[in-house]
Amino acid sequence: MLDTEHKKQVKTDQYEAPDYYVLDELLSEEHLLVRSAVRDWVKKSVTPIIESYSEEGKCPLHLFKEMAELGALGPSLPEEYGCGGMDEIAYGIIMQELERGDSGIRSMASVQGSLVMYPIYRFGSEEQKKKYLPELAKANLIGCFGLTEPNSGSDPGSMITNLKDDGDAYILNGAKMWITNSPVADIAVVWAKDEEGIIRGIIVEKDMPGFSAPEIKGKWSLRASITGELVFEDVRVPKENVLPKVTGLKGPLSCLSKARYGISWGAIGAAMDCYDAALRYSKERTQFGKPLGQFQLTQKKLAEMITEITKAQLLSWRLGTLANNGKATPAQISMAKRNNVWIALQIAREARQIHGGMGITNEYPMMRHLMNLETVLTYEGTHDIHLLITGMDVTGLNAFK
Ligand code: TGC
Ligand code: FAD
Repeated sequence: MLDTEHKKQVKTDQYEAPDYYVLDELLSEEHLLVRSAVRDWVKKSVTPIIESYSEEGKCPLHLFKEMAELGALGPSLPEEYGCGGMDEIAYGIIMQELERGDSGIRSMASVQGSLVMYPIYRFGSEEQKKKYLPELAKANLIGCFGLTEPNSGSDPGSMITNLKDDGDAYILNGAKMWITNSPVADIAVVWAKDEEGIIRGIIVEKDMPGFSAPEIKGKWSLRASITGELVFEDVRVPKENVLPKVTGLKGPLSCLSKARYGISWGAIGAAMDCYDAALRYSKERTQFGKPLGQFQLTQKKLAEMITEITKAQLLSWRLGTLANNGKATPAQISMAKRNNVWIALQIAREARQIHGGMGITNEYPMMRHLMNLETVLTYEGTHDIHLLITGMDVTGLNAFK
């Protein structure tokens, strides 16, 4: 993945992205090389096309294959299954760089890697791992993750999608809603209740009769990502497609922990892109005979942005070191996801303000990030749900029961 060209570049690149506390010193050479490779790819393959894809509400599906070549699909899963074999910080850095491009592009990779490949790796049989993981890593197969239902969002335990025993197969009925990549997916990792009410994960393939995945249109957010439903009408799924090593809500929630961690890094990428744009513009644009950046109110905005980015970077880096040692708790992950998405949203808004009227156009990235981040604030657990997870962790009292 990292050729000598990139190795040379990492020494000479003058990164635009802020690194106020010299956090690069905490990163290994591999981390820096990975970052350089993904950053260059985003500049070459995402930035030039993203505004028009977003405007048209189209997903740049050709990028799946390119991300696979970069090693961005399942980067921290083992090499023996065709995955990257990297550590959790490298995975986070990849998400950061993808989301500097666009939250929708990061979504394509996080769903494939953390919500489809990870559950198959962690809870699947050896046959399932060998069958699916190498193909998903190469983007020969696209996957999606079905947890949310029309009447079951923040409270996934209330799902009604169900499995009925039918000899060597289960009959699957129900519907999932708001599913990233579903209309283009070859397989769906679906969470459903069996006849005893126990939640199980099952791999549904797109050609199975009774299964459809219509697209959800009309989104003002994450427009370059494709979202849909999953509809199951008496779908006969062989029992060998059940993920054998997990039952209960902790199955899907463990996958969410993996993805939420990645989002904590991803949001920093979106914030960096907005900050970079605002800093540049504040030096170029003159009003009252001075660059905007010379006004105290502009400096306040920029100073607060870089402070929040730096705090978010420290949070995710530390979380990554804990995750590398298997010590990151779900509640710690919730704190980082919630904080970093929130600050990214505030930074996008302030950066938009610094650009004045120009800030609402597609000449600059802030409005697109701002709209995207409204989704990121909501999916993978809403802002308030993560607050309640932290509240529960510190008080020992459960607001959900
Ligand atoms: P609760 O009783 O607390 O927990 C049930 C079981 O799960 C365990 N657990 C976790 N395990 C691993 N990781 C986590 N993060 C976990 N959180 C909880 C827990 O220990 C328990 O285990 P056990 O052994 O005792 O059974 O469950 P609850 O029903 O009270 O719900 C708690 C709540 C509200 C925090 C949870 O359900 C929640 O997180 N809700 C938010 C739902 C959500 O995040 N949905 C996301 C859907 S996927 C998505 O948005 C993908 S977008 C991707 C993209 O495009 O990038
Ligand atoms: P609700 O749960 O109805 O919440 C509505 C509001 O009520 C929120 O503000 C919430 O914080 C608040 N609320 C709920 N419960 C409480 C409480 N106990 N206390 C205080 N406030 C509360 N899901 C998947 O399974 N797979 C995917 O790939 C996927 N991709 C998505 C892509 C997009 C573009 C979007 C928008 C969503 C996606 N989702 C996906 C679904 C996402 O995870 C849910 O939208 C999210 O979990 C919130 O559920 P909900 O929309 O039903 O909102």
